[in-house]
Amino acid sequence: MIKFYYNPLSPLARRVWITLLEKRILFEPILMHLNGDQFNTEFLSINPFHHVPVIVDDELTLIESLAIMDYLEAKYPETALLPANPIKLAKVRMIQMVTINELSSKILPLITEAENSPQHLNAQQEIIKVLQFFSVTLNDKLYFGDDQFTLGDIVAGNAVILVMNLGIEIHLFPNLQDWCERLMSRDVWQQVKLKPEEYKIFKRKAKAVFKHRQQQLSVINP
Ligand SMILES: N[C@@H](CCC(=O)N[C@@H](CS)C(=O)NCC(=O)O)C(=O)O
Repeated sequence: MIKFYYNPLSPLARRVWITLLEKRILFEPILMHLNGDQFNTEFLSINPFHHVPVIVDDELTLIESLAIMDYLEAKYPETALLPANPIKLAKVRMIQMVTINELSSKILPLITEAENSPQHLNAQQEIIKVLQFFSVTLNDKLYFGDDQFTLGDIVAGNAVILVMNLGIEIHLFPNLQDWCERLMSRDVWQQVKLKPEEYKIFKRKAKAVFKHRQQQLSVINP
């Protein structure tokens, strides 16, 4: 059975978690407390970059959330989460990459920077720009694969729901708001939904990781 190393608060592990559940793949969850577990020798031999998610499927060890999702999609095609049509497939990939390159990197300042600081306000503006792009791309469709729920919806949905819970308003984009509600009404998304107190823990942990990184940088560049 597939071993899945994860933490339920990790946005990147959540993508894979949702994919496993949506595709009804049997797996053994291995909970990693990201306060040091990830640096133990056994885990470092699996992922030298000390990140979750990781899956181990017999001889195969895979890191990187998108690579894992592609593997699961190819190995378990029964519940298809990628469109076969080239245009639709490209759109789904585009949404995944825009989430990673334009949205994910703007999330940390929402947590680490003071609310009225230029860094926080700038991150908010950049995120609104991405939401606007998502809204236009989604148009009047149910999902980013038109009427098909896809890996693009998992990657983008997970990030959009996170920024909403970090104070970003999406009511300016009614079609995106409906899409979020559609995602949240799915059984799997209800199953993995975070409670308000878990968002608080997530913020605390993200701040601690940020501080730790800053300290490491100040040792390298005093
Ligand atoms: N590019 C990787 C990044 C994974 C990643 O950064 N995971 C974070 C949690 S969201 C982690 O494990 N952090 C712990 C650490 O870096 O020590 C992916 O998409 O899987």
